[in-house]
Amino acid sequence: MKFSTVIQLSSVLLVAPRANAQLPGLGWLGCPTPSTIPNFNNSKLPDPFLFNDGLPVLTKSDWECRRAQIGALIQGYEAGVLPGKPSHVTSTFNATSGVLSITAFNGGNNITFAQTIKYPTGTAPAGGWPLVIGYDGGSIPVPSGIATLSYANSAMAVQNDLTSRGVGLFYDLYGANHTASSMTAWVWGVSRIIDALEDLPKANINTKKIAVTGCSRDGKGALMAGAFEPRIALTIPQESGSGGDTCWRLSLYEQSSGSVVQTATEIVQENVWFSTNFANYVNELEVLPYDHHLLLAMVAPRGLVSYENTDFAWLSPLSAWGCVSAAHTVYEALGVAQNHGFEQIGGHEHCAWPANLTASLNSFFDKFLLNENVSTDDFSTNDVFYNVTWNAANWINWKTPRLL
Ligand code: MCU
Repeated sequence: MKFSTVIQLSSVLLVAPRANAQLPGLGWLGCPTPSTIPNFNNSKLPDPFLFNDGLPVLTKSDWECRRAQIGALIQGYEAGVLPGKPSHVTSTFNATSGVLSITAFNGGNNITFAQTIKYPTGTAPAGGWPLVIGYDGGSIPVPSGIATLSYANSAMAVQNDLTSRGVGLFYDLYGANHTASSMTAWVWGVSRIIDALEDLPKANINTKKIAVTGCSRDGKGALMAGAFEPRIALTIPQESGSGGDTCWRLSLYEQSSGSVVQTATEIVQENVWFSTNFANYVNELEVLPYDHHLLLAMVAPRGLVSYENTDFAWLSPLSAWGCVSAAHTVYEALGVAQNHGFEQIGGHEHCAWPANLTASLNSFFDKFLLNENVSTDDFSTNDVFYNVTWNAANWINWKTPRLL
């Protein structure tokens, strides 16, 4: 069979061809997505452009396979299993109140969750209104012309402290012992909201123009949603700190250099944002075949802009800068560097939006939700790293390819 036929077959099967498909006989391996890689050991940030087996990622369709591998690994080590769409779900939309109600069934269990969509005034654009889904409401200014939905993620999976493990609607449906972390349960809920919006044209939302945002713990969650739900066009984590747009390895380095930052070891004792399994790895980060630069990279090539706050060492500003810089190489490799933005400044309270970043934020809304052809060349930090030194070459030891 000719190579071109293999590619066509792969496409039909929705399995991305891998780089090694070009070697005789190996194309039939498809895209294996194990949840762990035994004996992995790397104290630096793992190379985004190597498959699990060490072969190089050469093309954009290779990246789709690599992305699938990363998603499986993140679930395997720290997120738990993200279930797909249940076979039985119903949804309704009330055009007068804007209430979108979803009922999902699993075995003998069912849950109902409802959220209200607030619409702009005036006539919707062709295809429906763009929408921002705000975790626990979100805390960024949303421009006019965009609908908003406040997502009660903390009811989907409770996040008070360690006693919240297995508590919330998601666990009422799937059982309190389900491996999904709270953040993974929240992603599931976002996906069901988008399913419902796709099924209900009278809700008049353009499901190709959806952004997701949240701050702090909810910023970590918003990033997870953008990473795992490819229908999200724009992901806006705000001050997500450790466990969000920062890398575990870099936060540990930052702490060992004398800064008071949140590390993986601390976070698993604080709350249920990660799976119980993750506690097995937090003291040997080098065995993780990923770090959060790859979680960020899962959003590529879609829009992603994260904002951090250098006034709080706990958020680990060096780790954020290093991690987003490493993720940026994937956007560069895909030829869409401008789709990935980052800004990190101080001078405001945690989760209080600084007005001097509104122009940056609006440019991303304009480009990804409002169909405007604007520049989103926005990637910088104010360099307040609490006397810890960032040396990219110490952590990023790959060359960025140009994926074909
Ligand atoms: C930055 O997000 C968290 C942080 O990880 C926690 O350690 C801290 O307790 O709470 C932050 C938060 O969610 O603040 C609202």
